[in-house]
Amino acid sequence: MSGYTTLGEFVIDRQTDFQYATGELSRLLSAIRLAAKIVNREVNKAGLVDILGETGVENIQGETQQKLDVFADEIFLEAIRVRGDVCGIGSEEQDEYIAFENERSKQGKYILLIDPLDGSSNIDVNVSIGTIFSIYRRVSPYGTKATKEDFLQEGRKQVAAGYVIYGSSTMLVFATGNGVNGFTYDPSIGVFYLSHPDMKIPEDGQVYSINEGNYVHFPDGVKKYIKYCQDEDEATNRPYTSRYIGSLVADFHRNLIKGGIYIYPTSKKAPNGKLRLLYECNPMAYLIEQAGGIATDGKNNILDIKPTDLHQRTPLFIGSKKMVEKAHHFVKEFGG
Ligand code: AHM
Ligand code: MG
Repeated sequence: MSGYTTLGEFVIDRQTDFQYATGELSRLLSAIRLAAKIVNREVNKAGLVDILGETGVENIQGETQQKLDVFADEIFLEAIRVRGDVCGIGSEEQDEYIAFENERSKQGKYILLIDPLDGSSNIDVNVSIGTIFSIYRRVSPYGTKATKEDFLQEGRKQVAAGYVIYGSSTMLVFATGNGVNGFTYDPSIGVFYLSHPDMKIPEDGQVYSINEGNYVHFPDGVKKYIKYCQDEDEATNRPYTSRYIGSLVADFHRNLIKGGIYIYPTSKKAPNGKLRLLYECNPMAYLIEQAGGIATDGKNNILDIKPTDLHQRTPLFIGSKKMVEKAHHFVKEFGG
């Protein structure tokens, strides 16, 4: 621990570093922190109580939501709504964005996009899952209801983004434009402590993360890159290690610390990839850039994509700079 700085102290200390220091962003982060603690409590006891299992309701992507997803969605939405600091929220679990009607919220300068519980297929097997969030300044006038344009901004316009990983320890990792900082939760006293100050991803790595079960469906450039990772070459320390948890937050977090690349490409089964630009890719791309890495769709920087739809999907190549560049080389030459 670095001198036992708590997340609350850190946010207050750094408030003036933030371009638009009005206290609203600090309050918003505090609401996220509170909701994360409540979700963490439920995640930890998920094996004990009857919260597991599917609700039978399908989300907009046609996937069945599990109960803990619904719970996390409600908790985050409620924690943010009652504080009135944002004018609207978009959630991966909701078809449409929510524009708050009350006067205080309409004065809010920010909107929040959230994937309340990502990696939900891992809930009932006791594997790490996460929450991903992203904050933008609104483009519509203060005092009015949030509009779709507020939510459809390029990732480059984010003012903060982060994730919570519910793993062997629970951590909250976030950035507001001045680097990435990670806080580990001490459940015995309910406090997040700064444990990973100024996180940087190694420029190169030896871990590749991709669902290789879909190999036959991948474009040739991705197939060739996987083979490159598996080839033997002493000079570049290959073959690399393959690690794929199936929870973006957990795979990302490991690669951020150790160096690596995560790929969710296009495939015959998922022509636009699987991951959502607004809820998953943009926040992770914002974090990785501030940590010294890069994120692309195989060609273009994720943060430069102009969204046209709230639930738009994109392929994702994210991680250590040199690994992503090498993957690009294969995509460019053989297609991706
Ligand atoms: P979800 O939002 O429905 O949980 O899906 C996103 C998850 C990511 O966390 C993970 O990296 C990916 O889907 C795994 O997908 P697959 O099982 O197709 O490899
Ligand atoms: Mg998700």
